[in-house]
Amino acid sequence: MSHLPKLRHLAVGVAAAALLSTSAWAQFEERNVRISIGVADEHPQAVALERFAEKLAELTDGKMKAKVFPNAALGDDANSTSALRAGTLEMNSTSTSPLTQLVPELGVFDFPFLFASYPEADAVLDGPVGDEIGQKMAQKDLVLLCWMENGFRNLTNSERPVEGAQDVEGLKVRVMQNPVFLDAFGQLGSNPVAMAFSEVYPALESGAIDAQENPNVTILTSKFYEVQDYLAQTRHVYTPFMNLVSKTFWDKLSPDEQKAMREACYDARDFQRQLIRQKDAEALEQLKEEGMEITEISAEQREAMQKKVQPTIDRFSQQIGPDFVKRVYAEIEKVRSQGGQAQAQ
Ligand code: KDG
Repeated sequence: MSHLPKLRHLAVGVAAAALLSTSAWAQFEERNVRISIGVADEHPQAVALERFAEKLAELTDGKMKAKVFPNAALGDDANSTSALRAGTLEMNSTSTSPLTQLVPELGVFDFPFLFASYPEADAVLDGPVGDEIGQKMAQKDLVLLCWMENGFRNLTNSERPVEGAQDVEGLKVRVMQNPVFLDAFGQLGSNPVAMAFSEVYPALESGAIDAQENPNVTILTSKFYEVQDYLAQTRHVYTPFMNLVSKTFWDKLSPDEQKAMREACYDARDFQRQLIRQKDAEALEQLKEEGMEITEISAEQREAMQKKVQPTIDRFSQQIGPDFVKRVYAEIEKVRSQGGQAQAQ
């Protein structure tokens, strides 16, 4: 009796199974992806990158294994980015501010009061401006996999409550290694000191500096409340995180592996933005419970601060490129004209 019909059924079955299982067609190899971040492992950035690792493994039949290294264990933002460019590290998640020497356009995100709401930030980062930044990172052998959120930054200090620019005068404030921050905090009459994130806690503890500025969640998860007494909700800058991949590593990946990394990053980004926004308000309450004296900045005081730092924005708009800066503000205006600013910051 001919076995042909049975064999034909078997062949059809195998082909169907293969077609059904996309991973059977996808090319995945055993790969390890080390991810360097500067914040603590309780921070939403770390939590979201753990989700990235789980999703990536799921999408690649467990072949691509990502591991998060928090607390700058593999280097701070600037050093870990240099390692990506040298091909000695696969991925990091870094603030934009320490990288403006590499890509000056990133400096626009350090303009005080650039963004007034989350919808504005999302529209700029996930739109044509974000894509343009990605192209500029590519010219530096870096792949911008996706954005995440560091958040709206607030000022802490150990000297006095801050209710306006006048209270910032004379404070020795740590800022990220970034010329716009140095210039802006100089305009406010403080003594800004540029420093890597991993050095901030010991510098506050020793009294080498009086103040620092970060989002509420970072202030909480890095335990700055242990060495700072006052927290002013200035929300003076919104800092993005960039999830960067070494081009050396990226070019080794198959199209399917690259697609899996992108998909896992977009999933983690959406999760992280939601989580960190929820945690921002919760962190403020927890910081109060930890004994920090909280001050809000009135609209008038905020306006006065904006006037004081406008020369910084004017100077760096020229340096960065006025046309690029105009495009960023135009994207923000689109959101504002649709009422985006009205949403909770
Ligand atoms: O992982 C990011 C941190 O290294 C750092 O960028 C956080 O906002 C930050 C800062 O103040 O340096």
